[in-house]
Amino acid sequence: MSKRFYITTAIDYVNGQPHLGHAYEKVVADVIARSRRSLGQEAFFLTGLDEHGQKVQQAAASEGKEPQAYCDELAAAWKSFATKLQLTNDDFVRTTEKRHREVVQAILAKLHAEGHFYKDIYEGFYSTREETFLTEKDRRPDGTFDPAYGEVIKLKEENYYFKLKPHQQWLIDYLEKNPSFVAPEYRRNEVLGFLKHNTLEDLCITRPANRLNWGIPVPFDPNYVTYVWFDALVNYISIPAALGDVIAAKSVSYQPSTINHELSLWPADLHVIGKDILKFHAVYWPIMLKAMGAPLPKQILVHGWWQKDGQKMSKTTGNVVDPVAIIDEWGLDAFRFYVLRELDIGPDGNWTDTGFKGRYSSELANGLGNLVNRSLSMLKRYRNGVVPAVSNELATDANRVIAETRSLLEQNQLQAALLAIWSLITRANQYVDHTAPFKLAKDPQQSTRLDEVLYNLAEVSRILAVLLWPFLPTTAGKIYEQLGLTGTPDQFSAAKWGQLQAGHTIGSPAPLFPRKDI
Ligand code: ME8
Repeated sequence: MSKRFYITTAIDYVNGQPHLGHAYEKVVADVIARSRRSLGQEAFFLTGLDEHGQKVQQAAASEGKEPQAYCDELAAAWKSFATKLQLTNDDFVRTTEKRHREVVQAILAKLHAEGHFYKDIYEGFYSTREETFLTEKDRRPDGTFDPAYGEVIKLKEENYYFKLKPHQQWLIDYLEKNPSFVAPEYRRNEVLGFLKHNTLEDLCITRPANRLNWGIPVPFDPNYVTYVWFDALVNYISIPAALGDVIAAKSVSYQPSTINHELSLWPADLHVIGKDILKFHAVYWPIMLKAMGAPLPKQILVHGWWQKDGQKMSKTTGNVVDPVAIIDEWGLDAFRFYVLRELDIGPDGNWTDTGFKGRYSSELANGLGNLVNRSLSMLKRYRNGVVPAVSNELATDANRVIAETRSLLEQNQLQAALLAIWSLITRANQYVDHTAPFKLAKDPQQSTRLDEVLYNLAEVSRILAVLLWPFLPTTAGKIYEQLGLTGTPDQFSAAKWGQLQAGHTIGSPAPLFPRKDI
């Protein structure tokens, strides 16, 4: 059975509001998953929710609800958010599910039995908001803790710890030998710098159940629940294991109800995450996997953070971008296009309403929309919608862009792929201006020339639908429909010049991106 391309996103905190950052990450992963499928690879895309922890317990209590009922309500809203973004995820994990819990417990039991944990007393500072222990190193120069930590209390507590130090040199060597393990490269260097200049503190993996009970019970000690990160990171392997993936199940010492030999997922090919959770994914997670004896994921792809108008997004200042409101007003594809075109995977980005509207009108309405609309409208008007004989005038340009897009998609270079695709749109719009089919149509002597021009424009439109499908699935589908083609443009192999048949009758042209007063 051949290995599937297995891609994951971070799992979002269930009690947060779905915002631009969450939407961006999920769309990035969705485009990569769709690209792989388009390129002929089987892909499995996992996203989901992180539902345990003190904050969830407290929020549920403040609403007078049981934590599970509280999570169930919020999970329904998050699932509809995924649908709104037209994510093609194959599964949706919730960390409160039995299938996940059982795997976390199996891993804990195995690592405990093999001597990876020890019990110790901690005395010091604790941030309730971040559910994390703080040390002197976390103090700012004026002696205070960052307000992001919320209330910081003094705490004395006995917990279980996971030994990280014995793995530090191994991880450094691994990162040195596998330069693509963390991308972009500057994020890998950040992790290496951290590992080379600090001694890893062992990781506290439990919380006493009398202080926090909204967590997965530790199988070898009923007085404890699992700390959220040890629980959350495991989602990437718990779902493959629960679905019967052989390597995942073996790695976590878990017996799924059935072994599914058709489903070859682990190791994951790509974990898509934001920069703030790099250390958890590039330090703790590989060490957890190594301790389990599991193969490591192939790559951790780290994206930057969005700001709005150059400022951190914050509900308190009202400085937020609500993806749902944008999608309701402008359409999903306009949203997907803006975030992918504006921000390469890596650096931080800045949302501005002016920038969004600018790209909508110049690149979508006047660029893509205008090209397809005028091409198909002229074919309808001058040739009754019947495709003329094949002509190859734009074939070289199209073939160059097809090859470039393929290679960029294989490297997850989404912004660069959009730039390549738009170079074909610009080329074809210039071609309309230069060949002036509306003038050719007035001269019966130019009938053959008009046929050539109309063929090239219709065929470019068809190829654009195929290239754009991973990014703008609705728009790509509309182009196909307007071309009178059945099926979905979801196979990259259809991006081959000359497949549009002479004599085929197209459907009805309609604007793809209605112009708005902006
Ligand atoms: O961290 N711009 O959940 P989360 C871009 N549950 N990305 C952003 C962002 C922004 N402004 N704000 C957040 C968690 N993100 C954990 C993850 S994974 C085993 C557990 C990204 O809801 C953030 O970087 O706070 C992360 O990748 C994702 O949204 C979920 O963040």
